[in-house]
Amino acid sequence: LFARPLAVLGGLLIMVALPAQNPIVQTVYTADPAPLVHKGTLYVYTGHDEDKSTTFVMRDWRCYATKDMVNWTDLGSPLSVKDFPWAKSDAWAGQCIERNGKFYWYVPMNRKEGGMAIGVAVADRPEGPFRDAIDKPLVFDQFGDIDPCVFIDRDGQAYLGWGNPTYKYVRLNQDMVSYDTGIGDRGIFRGPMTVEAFGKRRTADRATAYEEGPWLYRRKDLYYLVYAGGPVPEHLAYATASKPAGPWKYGGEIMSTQGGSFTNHPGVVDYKGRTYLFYHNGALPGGGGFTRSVCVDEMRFGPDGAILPMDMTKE
Ligand code: FUB
Repeated sequence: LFARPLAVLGGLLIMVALPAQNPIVQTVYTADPAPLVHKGTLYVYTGHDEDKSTTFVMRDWRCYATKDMVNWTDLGSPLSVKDFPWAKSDAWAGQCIERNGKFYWYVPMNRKEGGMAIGVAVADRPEGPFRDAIDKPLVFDQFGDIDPCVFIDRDGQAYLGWGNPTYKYVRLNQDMVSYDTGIGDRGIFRGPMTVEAFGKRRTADRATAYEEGPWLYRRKDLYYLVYAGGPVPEHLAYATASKPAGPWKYGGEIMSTQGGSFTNHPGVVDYKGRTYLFYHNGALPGGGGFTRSVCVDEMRFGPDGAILPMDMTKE
């Protein structure tokens, strides 16, 4: 609940406690939330499911902003597949981050030649306008190159993580639009996809529960990799490490399969003294696996840093 001024009566300010509503966007279908806090405002960058879709029809991304977690401003569509000359479709899950006054938005798309790849757009302001920063994919590792997340560590080193069904990462250079190719496999580190790191999968199709949608987050001295786990319908789970590159140790399930969408996608952020988990479900009228909606709930931790399991809410 959040207190909100309702009226001034005879000099008396009347405050009412209004529930924040889920889904936070009720005018279009949104998916794959990626929060960013900048100068006291929380921005959330989302995918956009086209109305009445029966498969993923995603042409652009959207941006919303709040200062109180109740009232959201629609900042429109600052980026679309059309802004990338090399891409043809599939505006899937991405993340935006600020460095040195510029905003870098990492997004996956299907290339004109086929195959998902990760691009990077840049802007001078969080709400854009964004433009393709390098006019070519930043990463194309030939398989599973979706769902980029980005994280800048306390020492200034930036990491770009992504992947389905393998979690991969690179160490970004200071310019944020290239990466160190002198380490790993021409810069890329993959997995290892062990049960110790990502939890045991319930089905035999592969070893671990890791599916996609990684999100890097730090709290105190502990690093978290929150991700969508399989098999579908997806749940959310997490692993922890003492470094942003791992090695990861499975922490458990955060949010069970629920909400009427066969995918889910985490975005974690600290804002005004609380920690929030953004996710998506099929809660709007007409909603489902291809017509999803972004929601947010407070994330809580145990004394040892464990993320406490939570359910989707309507408030
Ligand atoms: O929105 C398209 C895809 O579905 C995303 O890239 C995945 O994370 C899943 O949410």
